[in-house]
Amino acid sequence: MKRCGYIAIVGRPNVGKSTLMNYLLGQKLSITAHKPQTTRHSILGIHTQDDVQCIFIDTPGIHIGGKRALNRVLNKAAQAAIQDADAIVMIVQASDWTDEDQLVFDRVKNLKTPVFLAVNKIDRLNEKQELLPYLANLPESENIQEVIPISARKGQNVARLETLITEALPPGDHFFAEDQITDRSSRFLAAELVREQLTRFLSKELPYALSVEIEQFEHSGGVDHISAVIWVEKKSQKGIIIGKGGERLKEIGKRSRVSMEKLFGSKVYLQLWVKIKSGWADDERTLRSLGYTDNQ
Ligand SMILES: Nc1nc2c(ncn2[C@@H]2O[C@H](COP(=O)(O)OP(=O)(O)O)[C@@H](O)[C@H]2O)c(=O)[nH]1
Ligand SMILES: [Mg+2]
Repeated sequence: MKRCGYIAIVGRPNVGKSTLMNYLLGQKLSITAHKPQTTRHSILGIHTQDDVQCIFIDTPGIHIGGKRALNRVLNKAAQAAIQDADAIVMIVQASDWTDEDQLVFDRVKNLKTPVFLAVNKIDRLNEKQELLPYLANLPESENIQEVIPISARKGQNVARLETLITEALPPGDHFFAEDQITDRSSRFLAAELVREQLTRFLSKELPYALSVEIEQFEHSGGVDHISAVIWVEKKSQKGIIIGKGGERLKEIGKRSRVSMEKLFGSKVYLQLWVKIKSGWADDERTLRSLGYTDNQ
C-alpha cells in the first residue's frame, strides 16, 4: 500500500530540527548552525523509500518575543506547517524544558494530529540515567504517540522515529517524483548555503540583519556559474563581512562553494558581493519582495 504525507518538524530554535531533517534525508539540505534561527524559511525535504513518501517540513523555530517584522513572519511560517501536517515531530533537547518549549507544546497539544516527542542530543549526556527524571516530568497530552530519545547528529534511535512516522502517514499516491528531494530551486538552496557560512563566521546579532540574493545561476561548460549578493543594513556590517584585506569574505565564499558542489554534484564558480540596503528587516513589504513571506 502506498503512503504519503507531510511531517512538520517543530521546536524552539537550536534544538536540532534541521540536523534531524538532514539525517532523515541522508543529505545536507537544510542549513544548521550553533546559533538560533538559522532556518528562516520552511523547507521541504522529500524522502521516498519503496511505497512510502515522507515530506518533512523543517520549520523556522517558534520563539517568544521579537519586535521586528522578521520574527513575526518566522512564527507564522511555523504555525502554517503545523496546521497542514499529517504528523508532527516536536523536538526538545535533553534535559531542558524552557518557556519556549512550553509555547510550542501549547500549540500542538490540542490538535488531532499525532505527535512524536523527540528528546534530542542524548549523546551529550554522560549517563543515560540522567534522562529518567526528565522523561518522567515531561507534560502529557493525548495526541503524543511516543517520547523518543534521539541524537540527530549521531543518528541514534532515528530509525525508530522514522518507522513510527511512516506508520502514521495516510495511504495515498505520492505527491512528488521518487528522485525529488525538495520543492526548492537550486537558486534558493545556493542562497541558503551562503547564509549558513555567514551565520558561522559572524557574531550572533549580525545574521538577522542580512539576506542573500542570487543574481546569476547558469550552467555552462560543466560548471555552475553563481553570483550572489549579500544584502546588509549598514556600512559597518559590510566591513565586518569582508574582513581585513577581504580575507573573511574569501573564506565564506570558499566554504559556500564547497557545499554547493556537494549538493549540486557539479563544479561551481562562485562570486560574492556585499551591498547595503538599509532598514529592510523592519519593513514587511521589503521582506515580501525578498521572498520572506508566510507561505514560503
Ligand atoms: N551534540 C549534539 N548536537 C546537536 C544534535 N543535533 C543538533 N545539534 C547541534 O545543535 C545546533 C543547532 O542545530 P540545528 O539543527 O541548526 O537546530 P534548529 O535551529 O532546531 O534547526 C547545531 O550546532 C547542531 O550541530 C545532537 O543530536 N547532538
Ligand atoms: Mg533549523
